Amino acid sequence: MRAGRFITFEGPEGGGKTTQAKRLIARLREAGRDVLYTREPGGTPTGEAIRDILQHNKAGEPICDEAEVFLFAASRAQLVRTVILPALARGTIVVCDRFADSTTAYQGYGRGFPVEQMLAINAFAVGEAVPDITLLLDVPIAIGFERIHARQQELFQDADRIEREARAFHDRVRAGYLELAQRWPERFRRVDATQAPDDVERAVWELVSGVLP
Ligand code: Z5A
Repeated sequence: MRAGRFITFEGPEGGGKTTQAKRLIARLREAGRDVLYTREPGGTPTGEAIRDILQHNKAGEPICDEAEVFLFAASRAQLVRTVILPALARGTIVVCDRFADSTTAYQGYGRGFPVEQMLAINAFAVGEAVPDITLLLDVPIAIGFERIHARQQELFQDADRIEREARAFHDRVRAGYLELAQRWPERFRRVDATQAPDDVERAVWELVSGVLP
């Protein structure tokens, strides 16, 4: 068993992953734990540059679907080797906002690339960094999008490239996540993310408490 613990948040848009990751971090710190928050795509200078290309067409040209898969994988490989594995070896609890399951859900189930191929690419990118627990914040797409649109209006933000995908794409992503949760029940925990933030936080805390050293 590794010294630290690796916790990932996954799910469709607007499930509250970032909100809950930050609340979990606060609780863990209050409990005196050494914790690190990171996110995907991003979390390293290379990863953040890739994030700009992926989300805002920073390279100035449309990204083809195949290149998108490898850009997510490249961001992940760098994050794993330079941040996640060293932190886990030091005994740190790493909380990651999206990870490899996002590629299986979005590029596999969403875009329609063979799921087993996405799993093979993920395995190469992550090496030993398999999460100890994956919290699937599950929310119906309509509710998640309402939340995201409300936030965008409040902050005068535009939808990013993947948010602009058709509703059917996001429905496939959500269904894909639920399939992944059934395939790896020992790692995945589904959380009903339609609940109020405090209730989701309590559910997350209970689940995470079960895997802490
Ligand atoms: N992507 C991919 O395709 N392949 C990959 O391998 C990876 C990613 C790693 C990353 O976007 C995009 O990249 C994402 C998947 C794709 N696609 N899209 N679109 P991102 O990192 O910018 O965004 P996100 O990960 O999708 O997060 P999000 O959409 O911003 O949602 P969230 O983190 O789940 O939610 P939040 O930011 O915590 O909350 C959203 C709003 O809802 C906010 O105003 C909250 O105050 C509110 N909220 C949160 N919880 C609640 C509850 N319980 N009730 C009511 N309101 C709530």
